[in-house]
Amino acid sequence: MRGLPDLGRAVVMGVVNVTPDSFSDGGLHLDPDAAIAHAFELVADGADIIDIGGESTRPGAARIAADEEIRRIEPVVKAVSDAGVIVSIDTMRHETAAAALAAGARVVNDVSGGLADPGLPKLAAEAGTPYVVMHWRGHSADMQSKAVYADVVTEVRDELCRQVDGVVAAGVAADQVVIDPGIGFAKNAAHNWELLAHLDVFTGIGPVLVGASRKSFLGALLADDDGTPRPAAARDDASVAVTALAAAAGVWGVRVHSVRPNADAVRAVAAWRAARRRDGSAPG
Ligand code: PMM
Repeated sequence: MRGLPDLGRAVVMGVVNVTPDSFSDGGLHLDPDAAIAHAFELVADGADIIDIGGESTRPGAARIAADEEIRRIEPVVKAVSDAGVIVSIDTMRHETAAAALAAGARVVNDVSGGLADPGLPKLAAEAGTPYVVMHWRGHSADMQSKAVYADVVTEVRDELCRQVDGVVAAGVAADQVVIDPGIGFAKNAAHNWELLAHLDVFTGIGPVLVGASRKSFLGALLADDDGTPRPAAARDDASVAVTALAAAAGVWGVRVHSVRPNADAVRAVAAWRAARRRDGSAPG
């Protein structure tokens, strides 16, 4: 991928949501100084890329105006980029991505995978940045009603390939595309596990990013006996387990909230994969 270092292991993307309402860290980093300080903590913990977003995409979330989104992310993108850190901008809007790229962001992370705003792939094509294309069936307000599949892996693969075709037709270089199965986006817990169990289907297509960290399927997995879901901040150990499984499946990167343990996990998996390659016991 042009513009990104080749690390010989899965890339760790640390999440900074400059929002009042994200499920995992909403409200914690709405103040720009708090968001910037948090980003530098994640870098010190081993993040390779900082993913900055100003609009929550949690199930049921309403959209915010572009100028509000830009107001939230711009100072954070600028301060973190100015320090030499690779920043990705998590947005579905070309206006916001343009402001972020002008402020120094070097990667576009579009959870709609080119479907929400046709101007966004065009902008990424002109800028030549890597472009994360996530599987998407519609905006957050009603996306869970679209979590209906006969064969989730095949349908997500085919729909994602069509999304990639769309962004490539808009001018994005095929070798700058990262695909993402979109864990939790128009998917229930069983769908998410099915996708995670078949990551090879996606790694066979191109570089893959997985964002499973702290998502509600982990809260459901770890629920109390009375069915109360485990709260988001207490899902990190399970998130690290998913990171290790994804890294072992050969993904390009993981998008996580708690960076240190996930950064350790991808390093452990890289050493394990290298040993398997050396002794010829299995393909890397
Ligand atoms: N998930 C969220 C936001 N952005 N981007 C990508 N590429 N993949 C994801 O799975 C993804 C994303 C929602 O999680 P958050 O509220 O913790 O940011």
